[in-house]
Formats: sequence, C-alpha cells, structure tokens
Amino acid sequence: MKTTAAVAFAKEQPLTIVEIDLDEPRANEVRIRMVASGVCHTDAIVRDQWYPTPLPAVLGHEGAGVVDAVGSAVTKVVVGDHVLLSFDHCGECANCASGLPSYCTNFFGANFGGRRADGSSGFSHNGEQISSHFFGQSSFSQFANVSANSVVKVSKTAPLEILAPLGCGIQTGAGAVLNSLNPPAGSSIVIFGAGAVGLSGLLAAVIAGCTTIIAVDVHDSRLAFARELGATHIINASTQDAVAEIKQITGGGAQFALETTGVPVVFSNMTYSLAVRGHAVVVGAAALGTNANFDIGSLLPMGITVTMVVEGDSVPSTFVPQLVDLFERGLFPFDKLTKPYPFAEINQAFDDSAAGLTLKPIVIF
Ligand code: CXF
Ligand code: ZN
Repeated sequence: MKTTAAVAFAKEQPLTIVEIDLDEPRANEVRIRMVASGVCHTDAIVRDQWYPTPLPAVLGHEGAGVVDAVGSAVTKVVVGDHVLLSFDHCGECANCASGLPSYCTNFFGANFGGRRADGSSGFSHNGEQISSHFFGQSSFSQFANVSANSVVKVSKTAPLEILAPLGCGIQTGAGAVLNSLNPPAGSSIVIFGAGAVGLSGLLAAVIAGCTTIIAVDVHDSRLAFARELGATHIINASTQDAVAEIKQITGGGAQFALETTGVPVVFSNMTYSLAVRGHAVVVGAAALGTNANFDIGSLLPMGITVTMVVEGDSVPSTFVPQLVDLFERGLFPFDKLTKPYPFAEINQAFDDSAAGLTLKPIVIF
C-alpha cells in the first residue's frame, strides 16, 4: 500500500514528506495507523548521523495510533485497538528474560539498524529501499509495520495525541528516577538539563517525594518552568558555580543525580556534585567517541555510583500504563511539556526543539 511519510534523505537536511510504498506486515508485526508521534532528540541526532542508521530513513519512535492489521503470530492486540509505541527488543535474550529489555543484546540492531532481522525494509520509494523499523516502528509515517514487541495497548479513551511521547523521552526521564534511582521520600536529587527528559525526571522526583529537587540548566526560562513543576532550587550553570551551589544547598552533595545533557563538562560536574555514596544516572545521548573527565583519585573514596541508563530501565508493557495512570490522576502532568504540530510542519517541530522553544513537540497526523 501507499503511505505518506517524512523521509530523512540526507544527513543534516530537513525531512521530506513524500508518498512511499509500505509492504505487508510480517507474522510478528502489526500495521499501525499513526495518530501522533512525539519528536525526540534521538530523531535529530540520527537524521544528523551521530548513529549510523542507513539513510534514507523514516525515523520517529514515539508513535501512537490504531491497529490497522495484525500479523498471523500476534495475539496481544486486535484491529481497532489503540496503542502507544516504544523501543523494540527480542524478548528472548538473557536481559529481556530478566526484565531489562532496554539492554536487549540486539538493542542497537533492532532499534537503529533500519531493517528487519531478515534484512528487509518495510518501506521503499521509486524502487529504492528506505530504512524502516526505527525503534521497531518508524512512526513518522501515516502507516507503518511495527514490531509487536514495540506495542503497548492502551484504553480507547486514552488521548493518543498527548500520550505519544511516553514510549521514549518521557519514560526515559521518569524511569531513570523511579526505576533506576528509586530515591526514598525526603531525599535530595539534582537534575542536569531542564529539557523534556530532565523535566520528566523532575516530575518523577516529585512523585517519589524528594524534598530537595535542584534543577540545573543554562536558560532562565527553563529553570523558571522547572520551579513551576516542583524544583525546590534552580541553578543557572552559565552564571553560577553549579557544583558549589549544589554542595551548599544539600550540605555536602546530592544523594541522587540525573544527567540528561550528554555534555562532557556536565557529566564531570555531576560526579563532583554527589554526596558520599551518591548515585547518578546518565541518560543523555552523545556522539560515539564522546569522552568526559572522571577524577578517579578524588571520586574513589566517595564511593559513588554512576550508571548509564537506557530508556529509564523501563519495561514498556508495564511502565507506560503506570505513567498513563499517574497522568490521568493528575500526578504526572507531563502534558505541560508538549506542543502539537501538524504532521506537515514536522521540520518546524525539529527546529523549535533544537532552539529550545518547544520541550516536546508532537506531530499530529
Ligand atoms: C536512546 C538514547 C541513546 C541510546 C539508545 C536509546 N534513547 C532514545 O531516544
Ligand atoms: Zn527517544
């Protein structure tokens, strides 16, 4: 069948909306009619080829839509079900089997390879293969054949146009706090980067009952918003000494930290901002080969833990519904981070995100 999609034809160039060909869903796939898709920083860095998904490609990995057709081996959904889409995973390797699907041993191939396991692509244009199955979905397409392992069924009353980004950016921030750090009520946490991931983590820190929540960024407007969402302290790292401020606020260092920027000096500052036995998680993507200073001499006696975390250690089939429930109860107002764009304006959505004008764009089909 034909479908309309936003295609990344060339590195660092805007996406082009074109009509392309979509093949038939395989046994383990569902064809989704996309209703909405969040735009994530990872879409931009793959368009720019920080990660080597072959171009041309249909990106997009925060899809939300309606099941349009079901492969013969799929039992979890039927035609007409409403679904949110998340990352792909094999479901069978040791890490998947032990409840850590974001560390699937084939995570990179399944999510960034641009092809099915059998080497085929779902999309073509004028006879040329176009990378598909980005995070198992390639949600910047009106229709896509999606890996069943990427699909999370939700209620037909759930607002897909708002919930779309739960499957990546929002679960990454919230999961990093609730799943990876699991801070006890009354604890201190510092969040580096007040973007969509950092602020999702901040909302999660409020849910967890952290009583000292420090947001660090370089934009006063984002910091003011962080305070509205529950930050007890804000630090502008472009004008203040973040490490000194954090130590002063916490009386020696934060118990927990979330690093969302992927910037080397921020990583280093994060290590110095921790209390003895503090725990930090790093979720901000950086280009391959990005290195940061890590002072082994000073930090070993601190007994700190730094964990690299993918997708907030989430199991989407259980964590995404938990986040939907928290949202519906008014306890997780991540919709304050979102802004809708018509699908035709997807490049504007990318640009506004890069410029810091929009925290979490959602394109609407
Ligand atoms: C990505 C970040 C880089 C590692 C894989 C997961 N998160 C999604 O956008
Ligand atoms: Zn993402």
